[in-house]
Amino acid sequence: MQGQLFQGSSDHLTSGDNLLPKDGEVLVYHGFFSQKESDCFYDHLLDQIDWQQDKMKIYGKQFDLPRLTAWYGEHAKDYSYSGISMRSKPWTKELMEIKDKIEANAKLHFTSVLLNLYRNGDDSVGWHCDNEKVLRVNPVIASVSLGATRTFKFRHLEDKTLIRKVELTHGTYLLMKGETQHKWEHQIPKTKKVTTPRISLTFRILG
Ligand SMILES: O=C(O)CCC(=O)C(=O)O
Repeated sequence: MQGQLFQGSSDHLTSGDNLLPKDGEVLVYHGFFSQKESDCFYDHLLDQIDWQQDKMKIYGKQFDLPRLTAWYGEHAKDYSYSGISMRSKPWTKELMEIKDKIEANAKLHFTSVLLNLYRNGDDSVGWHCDNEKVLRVNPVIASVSLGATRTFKFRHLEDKTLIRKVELTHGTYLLMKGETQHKWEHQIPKTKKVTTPRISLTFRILG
């Protein structure tokens, strides 16, 4: 119950305001991509991306990750996170179109994208920070959401009662920067309410 007292949401925020009260910045832009653009990208990516079922190891046993993933970018480079190693595929025309629009807003050049496919509310990603060494200090990560609305939660690493959340709707663009990856962890929790897929694209800069 105590956590509830500290739980904030983005309800009162206008587009581009910071969701976090301290130690980082998370800017959220709902409707950044129009309904038509979002529908086209969603249909295309669902069908055309080379989705992979990765495994994770827990106490020596292999389990399927509760989502499908894909890794694209400008380097034929391996990327490792949470013990999973992926080799990137070259950018596609549609990924470049999405990236161009994000880069114009963020005023940065993203080298790679990790895509996640949450097939329904049983798929999720647990609490983690995107703080791999290759992302360097204070990494900027831009994400785009397509398909079903899912809740994105942030929890402060030192004060776990400090929680913020935002509903990621079809066409939302979200930018994480500053100390966010060093001071906060994030997750997409499982939910019984969602029965349809969601795709996220998380654009990153590899050092
Ligand atoms: O699906 C999302 O929006 C979040 C994905 C995520 O946390 C990650 O790829 O590190």
